Amino acid sequence: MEKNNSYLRAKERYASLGIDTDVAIEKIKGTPVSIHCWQGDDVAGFEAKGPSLSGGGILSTGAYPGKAKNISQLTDDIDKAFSLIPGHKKLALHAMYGDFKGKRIDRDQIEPEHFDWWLSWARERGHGLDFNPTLFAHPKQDEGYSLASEDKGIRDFWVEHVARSRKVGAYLGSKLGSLCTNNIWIPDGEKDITPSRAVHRKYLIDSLDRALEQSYPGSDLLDSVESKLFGIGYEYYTPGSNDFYLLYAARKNIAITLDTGHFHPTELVSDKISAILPFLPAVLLHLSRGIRWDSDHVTVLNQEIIDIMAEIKRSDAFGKVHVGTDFFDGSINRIGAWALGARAVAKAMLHAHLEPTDKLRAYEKERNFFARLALFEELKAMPFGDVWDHYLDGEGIVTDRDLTGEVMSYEKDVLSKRD
Ligand code: RNT
Ligand code: ZN
Repeated sequence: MEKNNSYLRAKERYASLGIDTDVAIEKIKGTPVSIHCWQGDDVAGFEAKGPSLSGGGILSTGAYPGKAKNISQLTDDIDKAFSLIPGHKKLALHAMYGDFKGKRIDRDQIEPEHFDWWLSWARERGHGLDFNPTLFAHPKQDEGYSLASEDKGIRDFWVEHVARSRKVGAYLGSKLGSLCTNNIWIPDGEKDITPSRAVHRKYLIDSLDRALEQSYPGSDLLDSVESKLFGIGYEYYTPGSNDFYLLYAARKNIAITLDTGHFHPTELVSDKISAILPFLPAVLLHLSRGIRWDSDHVTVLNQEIIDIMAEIKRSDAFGKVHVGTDFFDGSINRIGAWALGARAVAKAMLHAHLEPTDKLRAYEKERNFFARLALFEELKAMPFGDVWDHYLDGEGIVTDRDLTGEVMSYEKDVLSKRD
């Protein structure tokens, strides 16, 4: 009852600014968030691994006990995490998370059937699926290049992998009747000064062109390329920079993926959204939290996440921006990490829908910049938490004050029993 009262008071407060909190809640319910599968096992995957697999530009740190070691444990953990996250959810898969049943299926041999486990899982629960080819942690990437390699054999192998990944994605999208994105990220690059920037970029264009040759219905598959500034061991140069992929995506009319950890520390993804959207069919987001570098810390409700969602709302672009998460922290309870990060994204989205944008713009048109600034400040102390709690209550999802308890019971009942 008391909760209800605080919601009603919050509702009135927002109504006085012209915002209907119930409408805001309805809007967020309809916006899917794509949650990455790789938080659950520190980006390990289920391949029967050969002897020389390297990390290949990706590193998860921490050894918190209870990590998922197989597909059924990972599915249990995802189910638990999803039960703590409100709204419509998609699961972002990586090719290395196929149901390979212990067989050594190399990346150039993956087939749609390797993902049938996930298909029925998603179908039963009403979740969507997204896909990522896996171009790291593989001997054919050990020399630092995959699609951008000078070695034709290596390029051919990875072109085949990406082409097959697109086939898998299109299959998942068509079977589920809901769009599947295919996000291409390569770790390729150089540790130190190189005279070969142009050479590798030329090969990268050629490889991407070949991998993208086959066309699929746009309602099943959306291809995207993920840019990055640098990687571990690839500090000097990476061919898949943001300039490169922006222009490539524009030429091919595909999407770009903006990962919040992949830019210079003062560069803001929130500013990029309205700059890119007029020119590309879609933008994918990998919401992450880089601390000093692309450290993939768990997303929290920080200013950049709030600003990103506000920008999407102001552009009325939730239909064109595919919101997703990408973090991996192995030093804390992994299910808690998943839930906390995805809840922060949902919070930021709700925050955006509660912004009285029209009122802010009206002050601006009157050139009353003090009133505009004062309203931005007023918003910070609005009873946002009461609206958030009400949304969670309505969805039957625990509020923040009970989140830790829920995560700890799962740790006690399930994770602590794993060897
Ligand atoms: C790496 C990219 C990429 C990966 C996943 C696992 O820096 O962010 O998205 O995190 O593909
Ligand atoms: Zn990413």
